[in-house]
Amino acid sequence: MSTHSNDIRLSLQGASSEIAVIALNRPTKRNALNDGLVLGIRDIFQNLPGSVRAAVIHGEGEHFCAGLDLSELSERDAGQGLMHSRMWHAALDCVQHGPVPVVAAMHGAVVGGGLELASACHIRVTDESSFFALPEGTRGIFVGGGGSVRIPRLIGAARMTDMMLTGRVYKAAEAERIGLAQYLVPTGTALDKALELATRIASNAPLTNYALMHALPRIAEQPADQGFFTEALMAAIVQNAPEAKARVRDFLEGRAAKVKKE
Ligand code: 1HE
Repeated sequence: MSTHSNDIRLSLQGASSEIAVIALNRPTKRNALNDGLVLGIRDIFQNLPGSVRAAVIHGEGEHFCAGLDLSELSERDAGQGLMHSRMWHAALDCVQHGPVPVVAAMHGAVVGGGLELASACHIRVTDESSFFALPEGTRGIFVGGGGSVRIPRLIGAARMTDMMLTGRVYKAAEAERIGLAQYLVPTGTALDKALELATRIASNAPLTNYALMHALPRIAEQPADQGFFTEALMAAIVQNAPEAKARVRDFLEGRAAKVKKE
């Protein structure tokens, strides 16, 4: 697939090419996100092949992502800065509200716009080498890739404010404890874990996955009464799919796996 950048790579895995693996591939610059890369992310998520049921995003080299490419910053005036931030919003919206769930596999630096990218994903896996920071505060800038909307929903506004005011860096274990990641795995295994999770996600009914990605965050923003109503609509639509009926029948007739304690 052609994108705006050679610094991002899409490959397909799985027996039916059901897993999209997206690699940030600019390791010499620590996968810093220049405009081409941001547009490349948008292009890939807007044009995922129809076979894809789940996606994984990771970074080549020693780090997940060093955030915004700071070398492009000085050339923008206020109006261009506004448009630039809106471009990030549009690209990361394609990640969050695309067709399939996305798992971020993180290692090394997950900073600034890198954390904003990870926050747009649906599941975050970190290995023990990761460190998380929002250096925007100390660089005299502000988040612009949706971080002020998404990150407080993960860790609370107080923690994000602290990260930005003081430059606080969270190590991987702390990051998992406060909610920046849902899985903590040994160094070097984040991609394997993310692929394992993506494989599991890909085996769900696609409509259920879509409902989870698109309805859950919206219901969280609705007053309770509207949330209950949206939930009922979503439940009715999803359970009406032939695939849902077949899966329930499989369980009732002893063909489907039980929930296990492990
Ligand atoms: C970069 C960038 C970058 C590295 N933009 N070029 N983000 C930051 O403030 C983080 C800035 N980066 C760092 O703190 C460090 O580079 C890392 C901790 C991520 C990695 O350290 P290290 O020792 O492995 O690498 P390095 O030697 O610092 O960097 C290697 C090269 O990548 C070097 O270039 P070179 O030509 O001298 O080899 C660095 O200049 C370059 N590089 N990070 C440009 N970010 C939508 S708004 C979002 C706002 C933000 O994201 S602000 C936070 C930006």
